[in-house]
Amino acid sequence: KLLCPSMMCAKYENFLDEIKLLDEAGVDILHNDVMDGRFVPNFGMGMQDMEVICKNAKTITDIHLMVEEPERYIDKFAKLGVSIIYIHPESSRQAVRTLQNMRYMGVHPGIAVSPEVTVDMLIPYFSLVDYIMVMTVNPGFSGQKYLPFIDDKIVNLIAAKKQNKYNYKIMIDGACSPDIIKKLSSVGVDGFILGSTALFNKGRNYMEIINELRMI
Ligand code: S6P
Ligand code: MG
Repeated sequence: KLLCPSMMCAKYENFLDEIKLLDEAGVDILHNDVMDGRFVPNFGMGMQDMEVICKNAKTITDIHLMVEEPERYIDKFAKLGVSIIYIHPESSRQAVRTLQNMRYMGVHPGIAVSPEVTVDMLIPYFSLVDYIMVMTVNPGFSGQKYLPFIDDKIVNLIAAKKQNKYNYKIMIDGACSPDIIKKLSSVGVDGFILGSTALFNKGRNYMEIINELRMI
């Protein structure tokens, strides 16, 4: 399974140390929440944060764009060397074109799926993306409760992938606990975003927690 720490949950006062500890813990992808205070009612990470991470981390990075008109920022983030960019299709006037552009720029295209977006609404993007990240909380904040009604959507998405032999990886973002990770990885989910629920602010070392999550 892919284990992906959510960097907005890291300790900002020790950011470079945090990056190093996560690198050493052997995580798979550093997950970065970029927000504009419009698409979601919060501000998140920005271009400067991404510069620091891309320059210092050995681990590959993704960006979860929670902004209006994400098409305006793809080239800037691509130039920093991020590996995956997720957009919310409803935030873009032309999500198909934006996903195509990502591939052209050497970035893996991804879509992030808000709670109100259904599997049927994702059909146009299935053949274009390498990652589909299902949100199990409302986008915008860490530390929220897992929304159990999303489970059906995850099951349907896994079924659609098998039926059509698509290659996209299915990721989960929001309140991922060890129990959820165990349950969903056994049914075919490929990766998990780790925030305050599973990884940060536990007073424990990251490597220990990551090793435990690998075992379950
Ligand atoms: C939420 C964001 C997420 C959070 C993550 C935090 O808008 O996209 O990536 O950072 O959910 O994890 P947790 O365990 O605090 O919910
Ligand atoms: Mg996120």
